[in-house]
Amino acid sequence: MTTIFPKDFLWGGAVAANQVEGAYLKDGKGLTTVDLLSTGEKRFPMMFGEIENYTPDKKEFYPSHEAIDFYHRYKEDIALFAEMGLKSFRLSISWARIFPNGDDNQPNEAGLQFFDNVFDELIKYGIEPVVTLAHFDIPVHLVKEYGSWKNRKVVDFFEKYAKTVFTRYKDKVKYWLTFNEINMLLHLPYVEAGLIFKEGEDKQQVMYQAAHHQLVASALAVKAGHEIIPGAQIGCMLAAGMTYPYACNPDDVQKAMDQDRESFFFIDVQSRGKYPGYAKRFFEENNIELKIAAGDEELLKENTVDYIGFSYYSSRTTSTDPDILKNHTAGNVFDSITNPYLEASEWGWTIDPKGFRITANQLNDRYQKPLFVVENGLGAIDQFGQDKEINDEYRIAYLREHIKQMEEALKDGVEIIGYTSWGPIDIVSASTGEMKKRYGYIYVDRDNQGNGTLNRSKKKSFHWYKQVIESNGENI
Ligand code: BGP
Repeated sequence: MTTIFPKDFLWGGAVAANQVEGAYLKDGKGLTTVDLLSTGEKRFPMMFGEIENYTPDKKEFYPSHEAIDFYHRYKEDIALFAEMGLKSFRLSISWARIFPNGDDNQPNEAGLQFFDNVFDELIKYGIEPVVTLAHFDIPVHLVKEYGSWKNRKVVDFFEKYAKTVFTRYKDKVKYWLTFNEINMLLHLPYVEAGLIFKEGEDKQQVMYQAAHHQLVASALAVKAGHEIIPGAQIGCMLAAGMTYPYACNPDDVQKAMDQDRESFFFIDVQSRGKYPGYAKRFFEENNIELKIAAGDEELLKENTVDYIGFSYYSSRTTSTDPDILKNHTAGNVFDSITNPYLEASEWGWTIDPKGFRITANQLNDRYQKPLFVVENGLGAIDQFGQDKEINDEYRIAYLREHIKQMEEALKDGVEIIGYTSWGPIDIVSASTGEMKKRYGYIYVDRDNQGNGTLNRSKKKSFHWYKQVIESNGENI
């Protein structure tokens, strides 16, 4: 049997700056929102934007301050990626490495140089960089001084940042993504958008206004990217995963549809270029009044994305029955209940490979644009066996089943241009800030408290993924 994966399919891996780099204040980088998130008990309320004037306590441990030290070890890591045969590597630029305060007049040359070095190293091995402009880190100065994305002025700062990096890397980077998991704004408003709510503030009003600002900023980035970079491909990025109705009763079906639309809302604007009809009704019923500036609607219309980037970890399930709703799944920010047909990861994330195929089909039916799977993977606890190896069969099983379903989606006629699995090397977990929740093919010796040599070693999955890529998806 010959493989159905296109010959130039972008097999790869994906990370985010704050989860790998460390060196959080090195060479002029400014403090970012995620640098204030400890692993302690304050992490969760803060991720939801619920702690005002939070002052980090120096005694706590801040994972992103050192992470896995990719900042100094990128050459070693990229050499390992090359050995695995990665065709692409998705990473993010930390805005505060380029503009430490976000509103600076001049960019920070040392920060620009760092990413030049990383891109050069990738290109040396023929690995295509895929770059996210904003992946859960915002210069803290913008939060303090302007209220982050609540404030329209931040759109201009973002546009300047985007133009700066497009101009600098135009000969090195063709694939870009604007905002990572933009729909997370509604679930983790501090993490995705740097929002901290004041007492008495109407959260929904604030979040949707911030969303409008990000959607405008995203369209401005698409526009600038197309003007500056020859052949640029600029995508959006959705935390995807379809919602099943628990029962076939129409109320459940309607609720599942509404829940999916909460997420599609963002992509409908970024890909179709206008606010969907259902948003109008939602805004009216919830007394949300968006301030839309003159020219915004045109801008959104004329600058839609080239492809749909998405992450897929699990599907979701919902119900209108209060008793069934009590079976809430743990560990997932999306409102979901336990699906009796499916297993879950150690963190309670539902495992549903078939849902991956269905989700890809949904996105294809809805947008008719190429899809790029920019995150997928299993967070698990790894242990060395007696042979001093990590035999992560569970990870291989998860990825194998998902890749098989991606193949089914290709057979369904869905256009998919690449697959970058999450965390090809162990990194800090975004939700918990811990190291013990690992995704990598490459193990990093570091624990939850920040101890360890930071040495890298190959897991069993390293060899498996290498063979998947070598055979272009045939040998899985
Ligand atoms: C996505 C984020 C990533 C990431 C991943 C896994 O939501 O885009 O940054 O970390 O989820 O989540 P976690 O690290 O919490 O397991």
